[in-house]
Amino acid sequence: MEQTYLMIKPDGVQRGLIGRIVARLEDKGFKLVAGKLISVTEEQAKKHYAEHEGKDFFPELVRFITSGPVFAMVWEGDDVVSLSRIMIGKTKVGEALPGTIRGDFASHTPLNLIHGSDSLESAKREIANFFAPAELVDYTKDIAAWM
Ligand code: RTP
Ligand code: MG
Repeated sequence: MEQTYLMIKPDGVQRGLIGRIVARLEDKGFKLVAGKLISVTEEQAKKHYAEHEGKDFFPELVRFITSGPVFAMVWEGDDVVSLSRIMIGKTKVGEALPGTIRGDFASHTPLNLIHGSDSLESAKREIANFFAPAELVDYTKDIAAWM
């Protein structure tokens, strides 16, 4: 089953949006397999944003993502990489459509609340950057078995 790395950024945590963002992903039917509130280290931040190294906004990107706690998650589901990106919406708030997380909650670029891996390869690299393999929980949703 496909997995992706989603991260509620410092602005999302500070605005108290963890619960509502997680609820949307649960409502969609994706499965949470790992989640933790962490401070991103400088090293993790530089690795995470390696594709943007050299761009003028890179230092600010690293400074912001390390500025306060983030909520790091791994989600599982069919096509979860692309479907979660659709739910997240476009990078710039002016282009993020209503109904998307950024479209509904973000009002100031580049404070766009949440990160989502842009490919399966990125997802693998990003999950490894933030989680040890043992932190990913293997389980089935089977509450009926207890009833
Ligand atoms: P993300 O990686 O955070 O999920 O966002 P994304 O794929 O939609 O956007 P990406 O191009 O990967 O850019 C990563 C983050 O960098 C900030 N950014 N600032 N000042 C700028 O021109 C600029 N461009 C990008 C945004 O916070 C974006 O989410
Ligand atoms: Mg990106």
